[in-house]
Amino acid sequence: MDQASPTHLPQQDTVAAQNRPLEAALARDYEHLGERLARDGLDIEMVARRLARLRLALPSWGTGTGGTRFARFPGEGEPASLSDRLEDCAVVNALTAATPAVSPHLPWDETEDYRAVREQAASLGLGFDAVNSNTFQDHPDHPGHRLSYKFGSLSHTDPAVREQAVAHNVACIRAGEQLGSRALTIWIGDGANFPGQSHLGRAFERYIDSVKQVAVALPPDWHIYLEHKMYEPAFYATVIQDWGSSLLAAQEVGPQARCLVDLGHHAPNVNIEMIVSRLVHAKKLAGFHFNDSKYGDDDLDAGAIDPHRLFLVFNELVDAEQDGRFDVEPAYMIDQSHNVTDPIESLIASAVEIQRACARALLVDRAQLAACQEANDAMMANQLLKRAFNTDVSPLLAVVRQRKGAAIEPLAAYRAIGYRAACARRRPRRRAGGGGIV
Ligand code: PSV
Ligand code: MN
Repeated sequence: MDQASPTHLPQQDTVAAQNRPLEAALARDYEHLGERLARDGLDIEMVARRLARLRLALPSWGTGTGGTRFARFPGEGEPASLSDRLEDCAVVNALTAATPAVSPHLPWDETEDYRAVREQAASLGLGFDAVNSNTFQDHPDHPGHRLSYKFGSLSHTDPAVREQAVAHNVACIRAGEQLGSRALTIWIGDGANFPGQSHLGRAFERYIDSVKQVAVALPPDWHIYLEHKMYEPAFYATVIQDWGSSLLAAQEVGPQARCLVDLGHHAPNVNIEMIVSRLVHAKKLAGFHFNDSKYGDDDLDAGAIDPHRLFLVFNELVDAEQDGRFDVEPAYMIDQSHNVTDPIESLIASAVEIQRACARALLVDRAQLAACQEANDAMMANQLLKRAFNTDVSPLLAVVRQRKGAAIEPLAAYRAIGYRAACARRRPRRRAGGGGIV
């Protein structure tokens, strides 16, 4: 952590003290894993170096307790401001050394002085990833959002609403420029609840036209990430409901537009790793919103339900990277709603699970896999993936953290430090209430 960090944040000597009793056992476990990987022709140090480069962005909105449309049950010491949210993100990064960026959401994170926010973030060791725009709800007290988004935003039938939504997205780009961000993520809730309610073709064309107007405002080194989602809040038809719509739109908008894959935004059983492979092929993969789900857009912690699916996604990513098929490196962000856990704990656990999936994917013997695929040896091809997935890479993850001055056991360290209790003393208690972000 930077010297300027507030004293209630975990300091390096505190983390080092937490690590000390665990170091000897970790060294033995790491050596043992290294021997096991060497037998498979893998150099553990090379894997560790690649893993150390994995950089995840935290959702500013994920630091508070989320909610469903039924209720929200806030915890103690919740962040009350952007400054608090940045501090919480800094705690996750101090303990995991994997999350040095924050993805802000406007106008939720709107502020008068973005330069000051950028400075505070930098003093906490954080930068900014994609800025998210929000035209999926009304902001009645905001002068930039006088018109309602009840019937849509970028695809609205009324040109005045579309204009307002475009202006908001441009304002997000301008804010992002000051924060040092290089991308705008657009997710809209536009769609229809009834057959016949909206002209499916014209709504899509209006959306593309609006995004083209936003794209005009992009600095040359920026991207727009178009995020699709199958349903919710629209339950019959959503304008950008799938990767096909997203890809068509990105292709029409132009080279700066790409497709963002939120793992929770597909029909159950959809083969997401296949979507990843297709977007890589089209050179249109923007990146990810990581989370996990069982039924829909559940926004549960990454890897909590189906770590194997997360591994298969990373299997495609590692394959594409090793094959030199990325023209632009994908952006890795977390997008979750923490309803029953301490959000910081969920973010820590998720960051570790994403790293775990990446580490396992790095262990796949790609030459042997290619040979099995060429020979149509389905059984051995699958066994190769299983061998990587079944490897306990925990010591590898812990050593990567330890070498960066982070925690060997980040969740245990977080609890021992008592950060949340300190927040509860400093921050006002939030009222419980109905409906939150879903
Ligand atoms: C929509 O469900 C979404 O995944 C989008 O990324 C939003 O910006 C985010 O969740 C927060 O509501
Ligand atoms: Mn998302």
